[in-house]
Amino acid sequence: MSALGVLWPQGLDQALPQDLPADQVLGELRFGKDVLRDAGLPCVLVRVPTLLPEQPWRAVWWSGTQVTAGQHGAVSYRHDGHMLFGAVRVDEAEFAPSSEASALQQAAEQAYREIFAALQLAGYPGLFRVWNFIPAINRIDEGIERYRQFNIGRQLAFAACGQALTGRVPAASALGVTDGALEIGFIATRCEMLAVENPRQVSAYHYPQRYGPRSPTFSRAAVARHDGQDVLFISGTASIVGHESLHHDDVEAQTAETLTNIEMVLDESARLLGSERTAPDALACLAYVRAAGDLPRVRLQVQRVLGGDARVCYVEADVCRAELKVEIEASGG
Ligand code: 3EB
Repeated sequence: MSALGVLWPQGLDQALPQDLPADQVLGELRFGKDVLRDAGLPCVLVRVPTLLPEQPWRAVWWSGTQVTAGQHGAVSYRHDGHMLFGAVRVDEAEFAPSSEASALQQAAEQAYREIFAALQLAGYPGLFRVWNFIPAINRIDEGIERYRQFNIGRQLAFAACGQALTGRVPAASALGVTDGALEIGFIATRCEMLAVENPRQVSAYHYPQRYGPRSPTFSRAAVARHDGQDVLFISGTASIVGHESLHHDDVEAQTAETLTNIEMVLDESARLLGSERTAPDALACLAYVRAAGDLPRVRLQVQRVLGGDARVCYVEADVCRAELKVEIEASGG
């Protein structure tokens, strides 16, 4: 039987397949300050401090069947006939900034153009879930924050590749790393797919201009039905209500607001699917904490809402608005 699973750090994932065969691995996200790439595998390096578990760890995406590998431009991918995992790394140092477009904007546009070209060749029309890791995400260069530069390039690529800019757009996370290249990981599918929004948040693709000249292109969650089973990805979620960041100086309140948003997305997803709501303890979560010293306060709120047995990993990373101290993403069935 084919499946999409994630091998989460040991002890956090009960559904760990014993002796996962190497030819059933789709790809990996590797978290840790000094992690290295495995050239034989689509591999996203996230060189940030890991807080919990403290050792470097990986999220290994696997299939229940044998996978096929492919490469297109800078994109390397593996797929199993239903799901595809890909990784792309683009160094903005390869681009000359101009008055028209910063180097990071050009790198983002190229990365996404290559993703869509690879997906077209591989026959995977549906971009399902994306992880974006952006060097110095909050730095202001040439008068514009780098996250906003990234958003311009991403949206230009979606438009140029004939992709929708609203509605059926992928779930995503966007985090900051200290340095290096733009690193993007993604999952695409041939399965039926649904995008989910959060009723208490303005859709990110409708954020007003004050958050940047081009809005971010992502949905609050995406669901795909695979072998009669739903695969759910909740995007990176933060303390935003409407389009405003709340609780600027209070990490505990930000975490509580974030978890309320995640619960709203779970409700909305169940409503759209006409199915039962996914229990929060059935989720595998990843929390990005801006300041390592905030870990105890974030964890306390997470355990209060999700329960002490919740499967949550914590890393230190910058969040895409300077005032946000925490962002949490989740996946589940
Ligand atoms: C937000 O809700 C917080 O640009 O891909 C979360 C998830 C955020 C994804 C993205 C940004 C992105 O606006 C930031």
